[in-house]
Amino acid sequence: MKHSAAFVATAAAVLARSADAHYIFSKLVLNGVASNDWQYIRQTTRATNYMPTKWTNTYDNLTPSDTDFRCNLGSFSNAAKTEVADVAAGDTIAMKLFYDGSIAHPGPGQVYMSKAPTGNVQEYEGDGDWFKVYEVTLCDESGDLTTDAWCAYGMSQFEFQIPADTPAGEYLVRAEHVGLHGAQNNEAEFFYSCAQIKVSGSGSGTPATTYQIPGIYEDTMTLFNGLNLWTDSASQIKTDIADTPIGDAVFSSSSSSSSASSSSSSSSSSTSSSAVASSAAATPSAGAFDWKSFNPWSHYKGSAKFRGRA
Ligand SMILES: [Cu+2]
Repeated sequence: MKHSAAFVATAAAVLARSADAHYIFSKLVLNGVASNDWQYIRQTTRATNYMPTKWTNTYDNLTPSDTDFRCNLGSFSNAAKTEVADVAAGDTIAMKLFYDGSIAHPGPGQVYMSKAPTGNVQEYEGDGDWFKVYEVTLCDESGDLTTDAWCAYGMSQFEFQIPADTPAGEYLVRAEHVGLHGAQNNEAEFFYSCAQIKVSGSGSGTPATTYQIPGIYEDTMTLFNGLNLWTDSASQIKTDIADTPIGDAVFSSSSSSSSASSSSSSSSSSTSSSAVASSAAATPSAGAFDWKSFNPWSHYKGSAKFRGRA
């Protein structure tokens, strides 16, 4: 009995730490001002909304292979009551975490967009094409690969530009962070949700690469299932990233179909330079890091016992 009581106490402590270390995007930041939670972002119906989606040891039986991997569990049922934000193509906006939390897991962050085919995003399930507009991966390859080697580590929001070439219309905007600390056990953790926006302007670009969700990620990809942050090198991790859509260039004004029509060699070099530029611009500065809300006792770090655990 004593052993079992001790186990329960330990499990409770681990759960408390898990909750502290987890996060979900709930606010849209327009002109530097954060909205209310779930004002423009579809709220998930899961009780513990900050818990990750995984392929194994799941919460609510949701995996990245399910249709609700688009905008999180049950969120389409809240689409009609979620507002649509007016944004001009070329504007910089952000998606911010619930409770002013910050990202306490190592891994990449990205933002995808998908145009509502009927012109009404409140009735769009996200079953069309998605394209990527933001990507941050490794910012400091000589840093700690289990923490701050990753650009997104410590961020409280993803700030990104709606590409100037984006055609006018209503869109879903899906921000996502992936914690890779459990990838050695097929337990990569996905944190994501979708904002609803209406883009104005005269953009006429066409993204070169589009994706379907689900389908964009598979658990046969080493990045999510097999990679080990404690033993793999930065170059191995970069190879694993390149083997997924996370390694693809983002759609931006300089990588649109119009500029890509010049020559394939110049378009590929401009694409890679813009990808590098966006990574560098997104590197968190020391001043931007919120040490007050930073929780050093995230569940996977601080004790070898928690390594690789969800
Ligand atoms: Cu976690």
